Amino acid sequence: MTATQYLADWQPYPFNILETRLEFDLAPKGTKVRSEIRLQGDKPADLVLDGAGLQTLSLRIDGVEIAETDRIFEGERLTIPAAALPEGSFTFSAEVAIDPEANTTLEGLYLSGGMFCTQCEAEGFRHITWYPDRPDVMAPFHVTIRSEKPVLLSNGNPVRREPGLAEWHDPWPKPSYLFALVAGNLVSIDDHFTTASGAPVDLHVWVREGDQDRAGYAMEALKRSMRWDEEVYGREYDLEVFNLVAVDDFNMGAMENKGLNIFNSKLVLASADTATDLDYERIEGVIGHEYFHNWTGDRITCRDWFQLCLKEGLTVFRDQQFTSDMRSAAVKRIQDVQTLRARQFREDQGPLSHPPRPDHYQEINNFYTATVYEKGAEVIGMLKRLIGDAEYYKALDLYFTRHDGQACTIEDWIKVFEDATGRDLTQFKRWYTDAGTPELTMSESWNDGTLTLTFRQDTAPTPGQTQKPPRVIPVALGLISPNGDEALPTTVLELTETEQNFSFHHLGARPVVSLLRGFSAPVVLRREISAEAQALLLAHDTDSFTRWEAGHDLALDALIARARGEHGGRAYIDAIGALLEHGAEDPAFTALCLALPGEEEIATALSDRGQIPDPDAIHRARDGFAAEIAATHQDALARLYAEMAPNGPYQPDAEGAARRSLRLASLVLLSHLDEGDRALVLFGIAENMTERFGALGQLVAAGRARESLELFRQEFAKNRLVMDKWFMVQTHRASPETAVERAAALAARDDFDWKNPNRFRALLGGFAANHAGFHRADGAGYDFYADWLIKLDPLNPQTTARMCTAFETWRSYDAGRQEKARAALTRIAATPGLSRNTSEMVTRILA
Ligand code: 0A1
Ligand code: ZN
Repeated sequence: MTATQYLADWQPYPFNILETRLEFDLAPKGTKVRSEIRLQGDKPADLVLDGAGLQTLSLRIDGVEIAETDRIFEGERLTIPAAALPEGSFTFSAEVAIDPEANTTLEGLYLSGGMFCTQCEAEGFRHITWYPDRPDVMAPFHVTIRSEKPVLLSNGNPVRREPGLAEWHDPWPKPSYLFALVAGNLVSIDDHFTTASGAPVDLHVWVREGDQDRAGYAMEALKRSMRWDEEVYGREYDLEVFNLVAVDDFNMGAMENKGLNIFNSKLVLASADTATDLDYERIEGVIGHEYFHNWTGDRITCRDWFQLCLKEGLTVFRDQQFTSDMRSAAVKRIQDVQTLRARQFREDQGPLSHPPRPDHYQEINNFYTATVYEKGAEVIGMLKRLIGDAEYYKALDLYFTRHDGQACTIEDWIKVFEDATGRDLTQFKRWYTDAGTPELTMSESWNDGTLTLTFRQDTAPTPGQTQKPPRVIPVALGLISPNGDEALPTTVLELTETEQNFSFHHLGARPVVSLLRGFSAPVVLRREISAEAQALLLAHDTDSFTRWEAGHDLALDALIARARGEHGGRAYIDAIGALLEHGAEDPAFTALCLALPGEEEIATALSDRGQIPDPDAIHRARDGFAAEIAATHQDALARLYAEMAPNGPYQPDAEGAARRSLRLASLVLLSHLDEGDRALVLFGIAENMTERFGALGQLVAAGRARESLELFRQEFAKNRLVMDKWFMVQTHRASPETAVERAAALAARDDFDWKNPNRFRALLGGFAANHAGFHRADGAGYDFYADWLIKLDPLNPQTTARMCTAFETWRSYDAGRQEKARAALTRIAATPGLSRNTSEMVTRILA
């Protein structure tokens, strides 16, 4: 077991790197990497370098081979004692051999479908050569690639191209994790961009031959991102060329390597008949995300990996703003809150809870989490809300000028805001250092035209943190009068104490509080509110988030009651009836209100209320409620379903997507009545993947998909990304009783290429999202899932470790299920040779 790394142990690297020169002779089995690093130190220090799995052929200082006695190898570390180094500046050079073909981990240099590519974040560069593989060591890179592959790419600008050779120079100092190389048989679609200052940039999106016609949307999204960052943040692109490459084998979504972004192909390739609206939206968002990293990540990077949220939280926040501007801000906010609750709240309430800036870890790859990313973004949203837009952009300008070219910390970031605004942000910083989701309880008292609100904040202890002092919480609220008028427009209260009162005077009639507008802080709300008050908010609130939330809470209350065997739901059914009458006026919003909370969310809500969730009862309750809603509103739903039929050729824009989302939301409910009749028709006539795949999901859930699945498979057998959907929909939507068997049968197929992370995630991730199927009472779901994690771990520890999170809620279930989950986790933990990644995850989950 590797030692834990601590934030408190960080020490500056004792050398500057003036330049890094790399030469690659690419070959699938024996790639040679020659490196030359020019270093400069102020005072004598040992030279410490990182390296893993390298065959070291030569190590020199200023051209002279280093004596055996001066090479101290220790784990993944090489130390050359200060006494063996010249004073001032010197050149360290190395020659190593590596084996990309045998590299199944997808970090370092590896092969994907015959193409060489790299993934160096977080600590992949050490698998390429000896180097100070830490983010605070930055250098300009000069890269030479020798290979017969027709396309040879690296970071920066091209400086030389001849047959079999390419040379690249990246003038912007960068850490090793942003290095990238691609060599393959690729084709590009090409375009141009002129920056606001008039600098021309060549744009290329590189894909496999045959995929060009699905790369156009990615290119357009890239251009929109570039323009947006200029207009909103004043940030221009800074190289002559921007390359974006799609690869099939990738552990994550995409990677922001300087000037050479590498993407999981599912986040690049799209056409109307192969990609859904959600795919398009994700492509646009992730292209934006990686592009925005050019300033928030690349030009200004992190001092150490504990500061990961400095670049990720900020870049997620920026991509969320971008999507809001490109599409609907109201819809985007609701979706982001849904994701935050489903992923980050879940993480924060379980054994893996950690602060956005952790202070220790064993394996950094296990900290690319919802807390670092999504909560990191929420924290910035709160900061912006507290100081206002103008001050926010002023602070960002200061951040870019003050820290350009540096590797920074959260302290640097906070200091920028303190200096720009004159505020003391000491208490605000707790959002970065303290784990856990605060619970915010609000109670009301009404007295003769004065409404007094009492707020209380409590945060439960999290692993390793027992004390939870109060935080600054911006609470945006408004007041809605009984007649539906707004008695108080959005006002932001600043909570700083454990308990605080606020009064509102001179009110005519007792209003309903529209609380936490825009979800102004990532907290769990506790308040007493009647169904009538919720219905009033759903009908009249001026803030679309709280308006949606009111309907959502009505539905959740109904589902909780029903899962406990009680009656409930009239209030939601009635309120929805009123909404449906004008449903077509705001189709995306109506669709969001029609989507019932998921089974996992119902389970969490039950645990929150001190009850043990029963996955089967939850599944039945949700089905039954959907059927009742559909029966009551059959006509309105059928009308909307018809009205939202395509009214022109498919366009992947927000308006078209909104119509389709309402059409499918209506279909989902109606399918509980017609047993999939409409879905079957739609599957046959749909001309876009959104409707087609939406229909297929309903057919699988209704147990009527056999023929449709076969048609779908025949049509798309050669399209990997669409086949991923085919695997996913079957494990995700299968009935709970048959899900394990269905998943096992799919996993036995020849086309279940389990070494490909997208395919693995499609089948196993789809299965884990089948709440009642995964949590089957006899433990068969846990066993099946654990078997596959054990099988994948030796090949791909990163993906295995991430997928362990399916078990993070195991303690919320009954004793029988807990025992079975524990047994499965213990079996994983006991696997001989288990990776550091997976071992850390299962240990934390079991703790
Ligand atoms: N920085 C990337 C995420 C990323 C992290 C690790 C990776 O490989 C292990 C790959 C990508 C982003 O935020 O998009
Ligand atoms: Zn990122």
